[in-house]
Amino acid sequence: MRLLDGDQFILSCAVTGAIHVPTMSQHLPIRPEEIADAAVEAADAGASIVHLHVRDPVTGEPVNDLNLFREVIAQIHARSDVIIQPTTGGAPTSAVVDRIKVVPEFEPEMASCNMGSINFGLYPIARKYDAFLHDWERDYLESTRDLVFRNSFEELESVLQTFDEHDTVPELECYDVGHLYNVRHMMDRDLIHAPVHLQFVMGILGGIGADAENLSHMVRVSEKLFGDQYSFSVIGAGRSEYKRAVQSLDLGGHVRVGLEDNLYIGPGEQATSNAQLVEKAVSLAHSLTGRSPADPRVTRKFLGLKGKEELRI
Ligand code: KMH
Ligand code: ZN
Repeated sequence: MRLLDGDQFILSCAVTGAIHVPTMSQHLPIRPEEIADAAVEAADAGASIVHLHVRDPVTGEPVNDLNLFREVIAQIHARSDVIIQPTTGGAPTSAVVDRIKVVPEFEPEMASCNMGSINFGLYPIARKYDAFLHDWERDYLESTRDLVFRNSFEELESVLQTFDEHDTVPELECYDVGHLYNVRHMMDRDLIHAPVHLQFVMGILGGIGADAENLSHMVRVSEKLFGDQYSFSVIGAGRSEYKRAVQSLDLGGHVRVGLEDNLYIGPGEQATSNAQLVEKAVSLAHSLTGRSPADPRVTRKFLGLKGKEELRI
């Protein structure tokens, strides 16, 4: 495993995502200016990477609109040195041909890259609400009973070539152990270049469960497949976020937090902002492991990123 100097860690913040619907939290950033503000505040709180999705400004529905991405990215780029990481995952209901457009459009330093298909079950959320603010919300959630978040090998070939063409470093989202072998396979075909930065996505219904022994296993398999050619970060969905975050830090890994993945700052208490989630991660990291978050300059060097001036905005 590759380690950051000074035992620092990379703290990422995913500010809005495509999992949670507006009814679930009034604090979920929806409009471009809200998403940009949340990203800059998260950076000011210690995040060196912000992971971005966009939403319809009126209804809050997850979309892949490049103009909305441009509005958000331009505002963050002007106000912060943070590493801007747009999603190529988009809404799990959308096709990869639409999701990948952010890479040629903006040539970001980094973007998420989903390393395999999974069922992506959000439908149990729908049953918890008698009513929703917007008509689309229940249908969106219920539709995931019959959803495969599609990332076939053929699609991955095309996505990875696009990343290469635009000198965008992929953050490799791995939802299960098999996705680690997909990474190895694509490295053997020279479609992914070492060193790799993995994001273990834990606790999504359809992917690996967010249990401690599963994170240990993902690291054990990564050691076997990648040796000293990998680093990893962890997303713990929902209530697992901070348990898996601290375990990741203890194992030499990195952390992602944010309202995309978790709406709660503690049991039964909703987070009021992404920055609040970031601050809790910084505080836990320091008090429990002595590790502190790296700044964007250190993170860029570690991940081999091209610099914010290369962003096409
Ligand atoms: N939504 C998370 C479960 C992506 O956007 O490309 C994983 C994610 C992937 O953030
Ligand atoms: Zn995402």
